[in-house]
Amino acid sequence: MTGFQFHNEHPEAADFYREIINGFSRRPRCIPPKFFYDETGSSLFEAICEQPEYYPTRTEIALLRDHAWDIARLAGNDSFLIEPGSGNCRKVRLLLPAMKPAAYVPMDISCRHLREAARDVAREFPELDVHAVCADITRPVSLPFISHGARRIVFYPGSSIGNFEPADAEFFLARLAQLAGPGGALLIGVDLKKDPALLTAAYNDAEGVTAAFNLNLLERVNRELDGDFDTGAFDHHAFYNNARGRIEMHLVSMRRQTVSIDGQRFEFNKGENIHTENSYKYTRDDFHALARRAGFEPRHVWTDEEELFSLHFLSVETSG
Ligand code: AVJ
Repeated sequence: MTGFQFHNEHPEAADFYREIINGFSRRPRCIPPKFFYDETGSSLFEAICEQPEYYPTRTEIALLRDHAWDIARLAGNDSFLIEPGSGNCRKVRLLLPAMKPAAYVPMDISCRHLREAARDVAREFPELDVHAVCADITRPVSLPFISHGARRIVFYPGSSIGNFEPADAEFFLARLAQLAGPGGALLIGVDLKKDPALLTAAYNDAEGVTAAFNLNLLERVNRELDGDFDTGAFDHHAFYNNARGRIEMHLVSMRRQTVSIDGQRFEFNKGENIHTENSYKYTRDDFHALARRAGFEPRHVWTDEEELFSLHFLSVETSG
């Protein structure tokens, strides 16, 4: 193992209690999707990615595998490959042999998982320098170990951009443009609009893994915030909202019930929903328009034959 370095920016942990109480004071009630990913939720998410109905992960992996050398040709060698929200660092492994970056820079808010995942990459690619940065990727971050003028490629796979409201997605993309800097680029995975039946199936797998993933939010409230949700009395509901171009996930109260969270009581009517996630879908042109507004110039798009998923290579617009 050559260079493995860990940089801790000491990101502030999200305040689960405060965000639940805030979200429950609105109508419809909501829970931000970032809270899906505790230990249990992260394993459930990995299981979702293996479901036959959930096409995004395997389609994106096939695109990365099939086009790694084309991607590397656009990205160039010896750049700094930055991955905000790197998670288990699984997909980047498909790029590293072709891209041969000067260094890989995984960034994540979960320091413990980041350290393990990044160290594994460093072990697997002994020639590679790895600088892991524990930070909140929605905040500006300085990366002083990147030499001035070095080319930066930002890698943001998984269509996580779909969780943002379009206006927020533009803001976040502008932040990624800032992270890539002049002369830099972004490689991003974006789920495509398609037959609503395929979309709906992807979020309603037959094994019920997505339902368990959704309901885990309530179990998490029970475990961590002394809640008493009867998780059997809430239903997973996921559907495609055509007008807004997004999958919506909700938890629906199957009866009138009262839930207490750390001693505070919340009434739920029969049929009342808690909104837990939006997952926006984009056509190639929708996404190009959004990326241009954020300061990018589209360079290339790869899609699978059925046009289920897209992988965009965009360079930072340097005019002006
Ligand atoms: C991680 C946000 C891309 O929207 O498809 C999967 C999360 N939710 N199944 C998605 C998710 C339910 C996933 N993203």
